[in-house]
Amino acid sequence: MNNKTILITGASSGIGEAIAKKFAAEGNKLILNGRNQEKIYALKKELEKSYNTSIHTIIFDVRDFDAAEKAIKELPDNFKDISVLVNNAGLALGVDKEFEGNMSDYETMIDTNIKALLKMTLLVVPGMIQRQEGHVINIGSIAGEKAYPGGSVYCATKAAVKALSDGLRMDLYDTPIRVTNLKPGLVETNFSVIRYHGNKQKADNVYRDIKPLTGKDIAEVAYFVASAPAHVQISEVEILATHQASAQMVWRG
Ligand code: 8X3
Repeated sequence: MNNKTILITGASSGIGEAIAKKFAAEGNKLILNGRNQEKIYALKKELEKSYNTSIHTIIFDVRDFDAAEKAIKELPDNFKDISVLVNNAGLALGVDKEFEGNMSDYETMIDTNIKALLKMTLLVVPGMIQRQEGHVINIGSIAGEKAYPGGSVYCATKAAVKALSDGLRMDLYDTPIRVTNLKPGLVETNFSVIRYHGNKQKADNVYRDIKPLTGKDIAEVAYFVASAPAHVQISEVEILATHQASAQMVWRG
């Protein structure tokens, strides 16, 4: 696919950045969202230099619904027809027991991973219905399949992403619009550094003695599902490192 408009939330790093690169490399236009203006501007510059793409940036925290509304309302005419919405912005905070963690971490995860994804869906999907064209790709997780110790709230948010993806697919089944839930396992990005509140050593330990997935691996799958023929809806894809069998089963040799 090329010459389509792709909106990616949380595009300044990790899986979001890799998805931006892949879709730009294939000749699509991008709307890049992120909080970090410097990183988003640098990515725009790099991609516009390397590929046949043009990029519009929308800088805001996805939890700021007013900013999201304003950004979508004010899209330049040549970026208004969004063909693919990639709801990627999301995070895990902490590995505490459910009864010992802190409410502010819980709220940040719920607001980002669930409420902001819903807000973007509300803002973008009606335009897709009007044009009878579009694809929503939600970045879920293997964590949404089954809870694991120390991850209950994160797992709950990703279970919600699964439910929201399934429900949206049902609500759109009489339209050509497709919905995909991508569910990665271990992907080496800044995910674990954020989860461990900046403790690099603990973060590195998550990917110790295993070759984890990269953002690029997930981007290849995102591009594959988006470019499948129009009658093919890939509803879910779970992507694991070869030596990972479940969220908790990781073979480290
Ligand atoms: C991230 C995957 O296994 O750390 O969504 O929960 S895991």
